[in-house]
Order: sequence, then structure tokens, then C-alpha cells
Amino acid sequence: MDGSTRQTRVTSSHWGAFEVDTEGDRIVAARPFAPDPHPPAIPAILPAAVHHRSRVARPAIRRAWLATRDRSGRGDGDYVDLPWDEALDIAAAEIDRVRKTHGNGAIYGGSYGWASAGRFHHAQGQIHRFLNTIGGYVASFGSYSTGCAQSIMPHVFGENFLTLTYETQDSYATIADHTETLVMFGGINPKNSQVSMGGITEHATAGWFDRFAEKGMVRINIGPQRGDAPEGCEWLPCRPGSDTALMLALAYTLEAEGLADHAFLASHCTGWDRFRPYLMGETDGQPKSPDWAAPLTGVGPDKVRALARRMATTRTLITVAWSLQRQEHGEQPYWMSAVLAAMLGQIGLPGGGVGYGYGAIGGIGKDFRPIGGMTLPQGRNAVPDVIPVARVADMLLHPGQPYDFNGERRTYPDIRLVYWAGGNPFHHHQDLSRLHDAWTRPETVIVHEPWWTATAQRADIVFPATTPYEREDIGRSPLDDYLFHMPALIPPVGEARDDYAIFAGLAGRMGLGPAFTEGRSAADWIDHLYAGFRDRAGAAGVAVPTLDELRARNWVKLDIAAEEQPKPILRRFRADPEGAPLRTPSGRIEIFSETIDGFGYDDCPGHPVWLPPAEWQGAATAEAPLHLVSPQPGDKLHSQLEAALADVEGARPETVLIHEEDAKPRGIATGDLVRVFNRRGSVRARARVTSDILPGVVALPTGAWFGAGRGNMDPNGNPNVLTRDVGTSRLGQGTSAHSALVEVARLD
Ligand SMILES: Nc1nc2c(c(=O)[nH]1)N[C@H]1C(S)=C(S)[C@@H](COP(=O)(O)OP(=O)(O)OC[C@H]3O[C@@H](n4cnc5c(=O)[nH]c(N)nc54)[C@H](O)[C@@H]3O)O[C@H]1N2
Ligand SMILES: Nc1nc2c(c(=O)[nH]1)N[C@H]1C(S)=C(S)[C@@H](COP(=O)(O)OP(=O)(O)OC[C@H]3O[C@@H](n4cnc5c(=O)[nH]c(N)nc54)[C@H](O)[C@@H]3O)O[C@H]1N2
Ligand SMILES: [Mo]
Repeated sequence: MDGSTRQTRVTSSHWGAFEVDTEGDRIVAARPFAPDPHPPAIPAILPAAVHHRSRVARPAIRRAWLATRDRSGRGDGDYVDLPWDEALDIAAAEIDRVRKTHGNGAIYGGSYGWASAGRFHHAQGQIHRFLNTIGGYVASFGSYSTGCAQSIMPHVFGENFLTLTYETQDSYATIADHTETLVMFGGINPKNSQVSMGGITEHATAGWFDRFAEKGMVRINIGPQRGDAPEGCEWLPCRPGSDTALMLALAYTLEAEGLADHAFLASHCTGWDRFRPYLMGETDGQPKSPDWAAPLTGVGPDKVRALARRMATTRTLITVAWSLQRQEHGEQPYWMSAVLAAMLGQIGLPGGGVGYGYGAIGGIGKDFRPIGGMTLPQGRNAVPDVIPVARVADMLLHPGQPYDFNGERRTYPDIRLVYWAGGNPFHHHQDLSRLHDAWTRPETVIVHEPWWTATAQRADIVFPATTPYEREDIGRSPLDDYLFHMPALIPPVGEARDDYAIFAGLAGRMGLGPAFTEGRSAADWIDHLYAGFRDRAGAAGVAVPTLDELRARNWVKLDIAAEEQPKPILRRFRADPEGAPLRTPSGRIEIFSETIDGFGYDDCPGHPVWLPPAEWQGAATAEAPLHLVSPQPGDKLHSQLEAALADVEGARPETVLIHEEDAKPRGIATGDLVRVFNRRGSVRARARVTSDILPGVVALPTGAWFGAGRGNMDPNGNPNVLTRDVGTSRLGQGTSAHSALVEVARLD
């Protein structure tokens, strides 16, 4: 022990605040933050993760790339450590070469990923500012979380999807007061609301469900897993990918039994007359009745009729998990849920209508006065090219090839250099073998990472980045009411540098130092950004301490609770559809969209329709008879902290849930090692046999580090070895992660 003092301070993260003990240059313990009523267990693993042997210690360059600019061997593990100056010289020269030879449009900097919670050192802001400074880059649109919804929902409600969810949906308080029936497609899972981008301090979802139960609210979880909603909710098992059929059957029942609100459909919607003939079977001879839907969904017709009647006669809120649009034809359940809610005529009423993403992140359902945030200005991107974020492998594999996206015909750019900071595509992208092939195309791949992730292991130049615990920052999210000073708890581990310092070093070498830094150190930027935030908050009537005061106090709770916040857009539209129209072409909710119809897409026509995915239980084969869903992990955020979690005895491979009826004929018992596989690849997993999952469905969470070379079995259990890399449709082009068929066998 060196006589250095033990210190305890609080910091923030995407999964909330926590207390950290340090001794000298080491983090020795992390504990829950006292004001948090339901603190997650995630921080406990932090000390082991921060000081893990898999930290990137020094700048590293792949030996074969350095020698011959080899592109085929990415993943070979053979690196040369270099001093910072030399590595930065090489990287700056290479970026310069690419932009001068091929133009900035040959640099892909979409760099998707969650990175860390601090506002200044957020890797996405840093990389985009840097790439804009040097002349621009090919960017990405949307997210893996909600990319498909971000494309379809503006056509339906006329709002940006995130504005719609964050600014028009009811808070849990309003739901508790008004909702009588809560119909949750894909559940609402407190496990997922542990996290929220930028931080979430008081974890409240589980507490709200206790309130809902006390109030006698009927809470129905529709989907493949009982565990997707808190205990005490009713579970209506439904096949993954079939929700649109179930929604259509509910809608059919409303119409057939005279329960639909035709007055609301006439006053607030457009296109009911175009949709009704499809619903009732006049256009295709197939009424979308509960009997029609039953073999598709697995839900009995009587249950559907009873639910439709209850929804029509009580204050009903339909909620839809983000997972429903992370699948092939994900546009349809999203659009159809809005049509179903419109038929109930409760949109804009407190505790009624439809809401998206409750439970997905902890910030949704909270209700705070907006006081603005704190972000590093990113500058302007001189390159107009943008790809839908989940089409990255298509882009690398097919330069120059045309593709459709939300009414536009676009062309994939010819990418020579890929730059990633703050994301892990070899964790998050679908069909990792295909991504591996795509990854051999660019001439150079540069990655900033604290850990040797699968992505870092496939980069030519790896810069070791600090974690948030090794640098000063401010923690603040618009969906949270706390403000944190995040102190540098320990010095950088190894030779790690902040993303800001790395980019400043590159910009300087390219003669653009002052343009990137504006002459500010990291501390100057934090001062500057904080001052702007404090001014805006002050203008909104919210007192925020000075930065020095905040440093001394470590954290404060902001007085931004909204007393029954008016949710303006849909409330006003309901009260006055002519005076406060939506920003759709018709000014109304679009049940039929002339715009979408005009695109002429057979995979997303002018009104919601049932379109089966290519891979789901309805298309099960002898080789791949089980539907794989790949939810978010409960014990961490995506692939973060995985290095240390994987060290825990028995933790890897990851656990796959399988129904007893499927386990039995395969001779599988809880604890058995199994192989989950399809024609795209195979992974090792550990079975847990349960009756809380629909027979024919297996669930393997995301986040295990992809640990295989191409074509080999992944020993750790990353589901993206198995998922299918296709867009949701030509409209949304989101990820189809939840649409995959697999087989499971015991490993002996
Ligand atoms: N099959 C399947 N796949 C999915 C999903 C699914 O449901 N099913 N979900 C998708 C969704 S919604 C998402 S959001 C993605 C998540 O995918 P990602 O956001 O890519 O996952 P993370 O593990 O959070 O990756 C963040 C990386 O940034 C690194 N990092 C952290 N802090 C810093 C920093 O300060 N600087 C730098 N340079 N690096 C840092 C971390 O070590 C980590 O490797 O996964 C997607 N993939
Ligand atoms: N602890 C933790 N929380 C997280 C994250 C994390 O990594 N860890 N990641 C965060 C991120 S980035 C995001 S985007 C959100 C995602 O939030 P969600 O999209 O809500 O979460 P998922 O876990 O992908 O899926 C929720 C459930 O949907 C069900 N499901 C899958 N397909 C279907 C279907 O076709 N129909 C129905 N009805 N149900 C289906 C599955 O059983 C699954 O358990 O979670 C966030 N929360
Ligand atoms: Mo996400």
C-alpha cells in the first residue's frame, strides 16, 4: 500500500450514478448512489473492467498493414506498439492521403455506438467534429435502436420520432392516474430502463408498475417472453414478428362489432376509406379476422375479441417496444399500432392512445421541463452522403450500387477509410461473417477504444482511449433531473489519451489544429460548454451552480420536475385538429399515406399491411426451426464492461433461454452447453430451460464479445453471428436483428 489516501466520489454513466472508491491510481470499489430507489448492479464490475488486462495499453498498428497495407488479415492479432508521436504521424498521413486522393467522401465516419455518458468527451461528438474540420465524411442516419421508426413515423404523425416519444407521450404519473388498460407489445422491462443515453439517476420504472398494480390497472404483456414485463402483468404469448397480424385482428373486431370511433377517424385521420377495405377483406378476399390471425400469431380468436372489447370500453394505452421495429417489416407494427389507437379514438387523451419505447430506456415516461443540454458543436459536414446506419456492410460490399431509402434512390459511396470511435460494430451489427467480408474492402480502418474489443482487433490503427473515470467531464441528460461533475477519478490507464487529445493531435499534424480546438484545452471546453448550459438553464428559470460549486458538490438535483406537463402536440391536435394540425401532408394522422404509396414499395405500401418476415416461425424449416430473439443484456450496457464480466466463473458463454418443449427432444437441460446455429454461423451458449418463453422461440442476449474468426464457432455467444443483415424495408432500411431462425443442439 503506498500511503495514498482513499477517496470516495460520485460519477455518472448511461446506467446511472454510482459512488466510486479510489486508492492512488486505482478504482477499488463501486457502489449504488443512495438517492436511486432501484440502483442497477452494473457498477460492481467496474473496478475489474477499468483495470482489466484487455485494456489497450499503447498505440498499436497492425504489422501487415504497416508493412504492405494488407487488408485481408484484419483480425490476425499481430500488432506493433508505437510511441504516440509516431502513430499519430502515420495516421495523419494516411487520412491526408485518402482525402487528397479520393476526397472526403471516401471516409466513413458514421461511427455508431453509445460510447460514454460525459457530455464533452462523448466520442461521437468528438469524431464528427474532427472529421468535419478536415473536410467532411460519409455520415449515418438513425440508430440501431429506432432507425426504422425514425423513417416511418414522421409520415404518420408528422413529427420526428424522437420528438414524438420524448415530448408528446404521457409520463408514468399520467398513466398511473388515467390508464385502465395497458396493452404492451413487447412488454415494458425495468431491466432495459436501467439505462438511458446520457444517464438516468432515479430508476423508477419498477416503482411505477407497483403503483399501476395498486390502482388495479390491467397490464397485458404481448410477446414471446413473460419476463419482458414486471411480475404480476398478464402474459399473452404471441409469436415474434406477428404483432401486425394481431393488431389487424383487434382492428377488425372493433370495426365488425361497431366499436371503432368513426367520428375520430373522420375528424383527425386521413385514409380510413382506403384502409378499411383491406381490413375487412374487400380488396384481397381475406378479412383480417381473429380466426385469420390465430395461426399466424398463436393467439386464440376469443382472446382477441375479448381484448378488443376491453380496449374499446376502457381508457387504453397501447405501448410498443422498440424491438418490434428492429425486425424485417418493422414499419408495419409501428404504423398499425397508430391506426389501432386511432380506431379507439383515444389519441391525445391523458393515459390513452399509443406510445413508443416505454421501458426501452429509463428516461421515457419521465417528465421534465426542457432546459437544453450541453454538446460539443460538431461543425458542418461538407460531404452530403449519408447512409442508413444499419446498411454499413452493404455500403462496404457494394460501392456505386443504387439502393432505395424512404422515397429516395441513392448510391453507396466508395469508402477507402473507416474511422470508428465509441462503438463496437463487431458486437452490434447483424451477420458478423458478412461484416467480416465487408471489412476487408476499405484500405484503412482506424479505431479508438479503451479495450481490445472485436472491433479494435480488426483495426489497422488502434488508439487507446481513456474511460470516463480517467478524465474530467459533466454528466447531464435532458431526460434526467440530476447534474454531475464527473471528476477524473484516476489517471489514464496505460498510455491512454482522451479522444479529444487524439483528434487534436491529428488535426495539428494536418495543419488544422486551431480549427479543431479553437485554442481551448479540454478544461477550457468544459468551462465554455458549461457556461452556455448554465445561461440557457437560467433563462428557463432553473438555477444551476457555477462550475466551481458543482466541482465542490459533485452533483446536484435540478428543480425541473414538471407539474402535469402539458404534452402539447397531440393534446392540442385532439382539441383542435384544424387549428393545430399535425405536420403531415394532410395535417392529420395518416392511416393511408399518399407519399408512401407514391414510393411504390411492395415491402411498405400506402397503408399498414401484414407482411411476414422471411425468417420467423411461420417459415420455420427443418434446419432452422426456432425463432431467435436477441434482447439487450440485463447485466451491462451492450458489450461494455464485458471483459471483466466474462471472467466471472460460469458467466460465458452467454445464456440462451429455451422452452422445455424444445429442450426435451434435443436432450437439453439447464446448464448444458449448446450450439446455436444456422447457415450464417454458430455460437456456443449455455442453456436455461424455462416455461416463460413461447415454444419455438429462443432468446440470446446481445453483448458477449465476438470471439471467433470467420466461419468458426463463436465461443462466447454473440447472437449477431446468427442474425440476418437485411433492411427492414426499402422505406426504413433499419436493422432486422430480431428476425432470424436457428437450431439448437447439445454440445458434448
Ligand atoms: N442482435 C442484435 N443486435 C443488436 C441489437 C439487438 O437488439 N439485437 N441492438 C442494437 C442496438 S439498439 C444498439 S444501440 C447497438 C449497441 O452497439 P454499440 O453502441 O456499438 O455497443 P457498445 O458496447 O455500447 O459500444 C460502445 C463502445 O465504445 C467504447 N467506449 C466507451 N467509452 C468510450 C470513449 O470514451 N471513447 C472511445 N473511443 N470508446 C469508448 C466501449 O468500450 C464500447 O466498445 O447494438 C445493436 N445490435
Ligand atoms: N440493461 C440494459 N438495458 C438496455 C440496453 C442494454 O444494453 N442493457 N440497451 C439499451 C438500448 S441501446 C436500447 S435500443 C433499448 C432497446 O429496448 P427494446 O427494444 O425494448 O429491447 P429489446 O431487449 O431489444 O427487446 C425487448 C423484448 O422484445 C421482445 N421481442 C422481440 N421481438 C418481438 C416481436 O416481434 N414482438 C414482440 N411483441 N416482442 C418481441 C423480446 O422478447 C425482447 O426481450 O434498450 C436499452 N436498455
Ligand atoms: Mo439501441
